[in-house]
Amino acid sequence: MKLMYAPPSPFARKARVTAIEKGLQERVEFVLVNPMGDDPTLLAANPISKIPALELDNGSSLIDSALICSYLDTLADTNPLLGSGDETWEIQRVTYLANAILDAAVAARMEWFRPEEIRWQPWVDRQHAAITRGLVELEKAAKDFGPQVTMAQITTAVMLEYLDFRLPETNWRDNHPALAAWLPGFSSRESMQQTQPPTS
Ligand SMILES: N[C@@H](CCC(=O)N[C@@H](CS)C(=O)NCC(=O)O)C(=O)O
Repeated sequence: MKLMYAPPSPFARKARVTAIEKGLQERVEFVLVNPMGDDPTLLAANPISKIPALELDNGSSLIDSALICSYLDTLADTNPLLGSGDETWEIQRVTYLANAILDAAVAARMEWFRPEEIRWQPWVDRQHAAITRGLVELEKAAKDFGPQVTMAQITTAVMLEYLDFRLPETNWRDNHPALAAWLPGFSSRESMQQTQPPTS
């Protein structure tokens, strides 16, 4: 299998962390692509030219990080990242909440690629308001994070480190002590260390 990624992408990072947490490094080849460059390798796997994309051994491909992570989770019995039985829904609820915050963060960030005169500040403000409200809800969930690694934890950690990387002005630690206390331990995991975004 080939997992297409670029180092700054938080969505691709979710998939990379998941592959490592599941112990799939022997089965998954990480392939560096440029999603903004009409990269033929990526386009063959994902006509929408977004990462991550996962080319399967049978030649077909999966797109979208949520689907790719769910698929990777099925490939090894160890560490079921989506839990089992009823706990699945709480894990998925928090996973999708953290991912929705990430969507808002990336949307806010994308405005900075526009020439300054056509940036839409009310749109950026709307994304920041969504991030603020989402973090309040996520802070409650973080109080229940236990030792079991879950997709909710992976998504939360990748999202928070994306805020640090691209939107440090959110200063999210100031108002979210449970998340702030939890992140360093999770970030020290091998999967997170190996997938750090670039520093610039
Ligand atoms: N919902 C998608 C979002 C993926 C996404 O937007 N990836 C960005 C990089 S962070 C990308 O490939 N952008 C290229 C583009 O929009 O053309 C997922 O979860 O995989």
